Amino acid sequence: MSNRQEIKVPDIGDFDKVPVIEVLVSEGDEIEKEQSLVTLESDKATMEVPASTGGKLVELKVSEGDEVGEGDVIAVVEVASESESEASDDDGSGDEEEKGSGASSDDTEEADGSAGSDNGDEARPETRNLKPETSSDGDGERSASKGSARGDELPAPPVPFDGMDQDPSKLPHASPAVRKLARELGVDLTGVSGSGRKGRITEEDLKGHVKQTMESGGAGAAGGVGLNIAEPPQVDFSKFGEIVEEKLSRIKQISGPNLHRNWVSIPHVTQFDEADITEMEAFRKANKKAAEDAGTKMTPLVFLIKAVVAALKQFPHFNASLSNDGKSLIKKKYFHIGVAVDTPNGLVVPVIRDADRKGLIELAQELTDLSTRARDGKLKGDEMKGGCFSISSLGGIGGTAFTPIINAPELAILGVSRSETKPVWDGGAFQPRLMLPLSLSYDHRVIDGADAARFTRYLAEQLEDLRRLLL
Ligand code: CAO
Repeated sequence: MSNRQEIKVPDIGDFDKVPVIEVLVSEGDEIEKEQSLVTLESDKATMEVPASTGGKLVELKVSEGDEVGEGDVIAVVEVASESESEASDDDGSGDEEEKGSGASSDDTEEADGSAGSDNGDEARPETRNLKPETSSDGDGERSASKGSARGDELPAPPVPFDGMDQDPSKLPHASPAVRKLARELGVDLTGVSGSGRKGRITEEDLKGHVKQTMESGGAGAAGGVGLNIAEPPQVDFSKFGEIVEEKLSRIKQISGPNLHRNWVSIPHVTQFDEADITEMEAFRKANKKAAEDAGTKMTPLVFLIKAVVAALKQFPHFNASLSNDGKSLIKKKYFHIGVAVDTPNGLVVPVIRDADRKGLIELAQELTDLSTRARDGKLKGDEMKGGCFSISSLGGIGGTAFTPIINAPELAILGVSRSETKPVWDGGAFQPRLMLPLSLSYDHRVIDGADAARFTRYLAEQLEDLRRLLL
């Protein structure tokens, strides 16, 4: 038995219609679930639309240059058997579910929903030829699917339109064709000067930039030094024993390059501190029932969100981003806090908006809602955008400290590890105190070490005496 399924354009954010700039498949192709079908581009960014089901592509409804909007049919796929069709419906990526899953709406973003957000369209994720992970009877493949079995059943969380949150006035002007060429050449258009009308970057500008870069030794910018990193070793691991190859999840394929970029392009330093949360824990436990009555659970994380907001108010240059030219600081008057959530498909960072205006119970409810939907792949692209500062809490799992990677274009991220009762000297005797390890990674281009130490200490003081949070 075979049946036909339509693959439609998912949620594309604020845009009514966007052009198709690339068609990546042809009629008659056998396509895999999650394989990219077309690339869409707004004047701000690009995204690839993946297939919500695998099968034979019997009808391609769009071609390059067509304008499409949410819900428009891209292709019709003949699904080989009923069981496959059911599987595809079950995973929530059918037509109805597509709005909140698959490639809807970087970067992290801005694919900033997935770790290591992305504001530049040149860092567009490559999601082509993605194969769904499968399990089989073979021993090797069984072991490959270990730990990811649940992820296979869930729809992938949305992948936002890269760069959607960028200030449009700061984005380089270029036609879709020039943007496409820039992507193929791996050129960041923000570094190219445009000679066209109103500074528009022409194909000649782009080629001139590449030529100049090559002549200056591939340094990227005149006078720069480049990273000049050696190629990773190409190893045939099967020579040493049995292996199984497993595709990375779509979130990991997207967040990986962004994390890598953030790691190599931002000078990270991590400041460690500890907060004495003995009193805070007593308060939290005393109010456990109030939270339960409100249908939620109050973990230490909600107190951390409050304390972070207080620290951002006290140190406003932490609640900021560098301008594109790196010469000024864009300070934010809002307090949107990203929270890293571990999902079966990888890390995503939903954002709690206006955390300064919310109480502990409300924050707890929102955190539970966002993390549940993140794990079910039901977050909307917009819910992973606009963060000012992120918190990555591994406290529920364990560990004493770690060095989180900054979620660009934010300037700092707080890592939280597991609290532990320790003997603390009070000047006369050792007292058992519950200590919470804090790890603040910050962008040293903007934040000095002394400020980072002050910020982390201030944060700890808020947690140590909750009355301060009321001020
Ligand atoms: N110390 C001790 N216990 C802690 C703790 C801490 N710092 N933080 C949480 N806990 C406890 C909670 O109180 C809860 O205990 P009970 O079940 O007894 O109430 C338990 O640990 C589990 O908490 P949780 O993880 O379910 O809830 P949370 O609010 O702390 O975190 C969320 C929510 C979504 C952030 C978390 O589940 C998660 O996904 N964390 C992973 C983030 C991650 O992967 N970061 C790495 C990114 S790489 O930079």
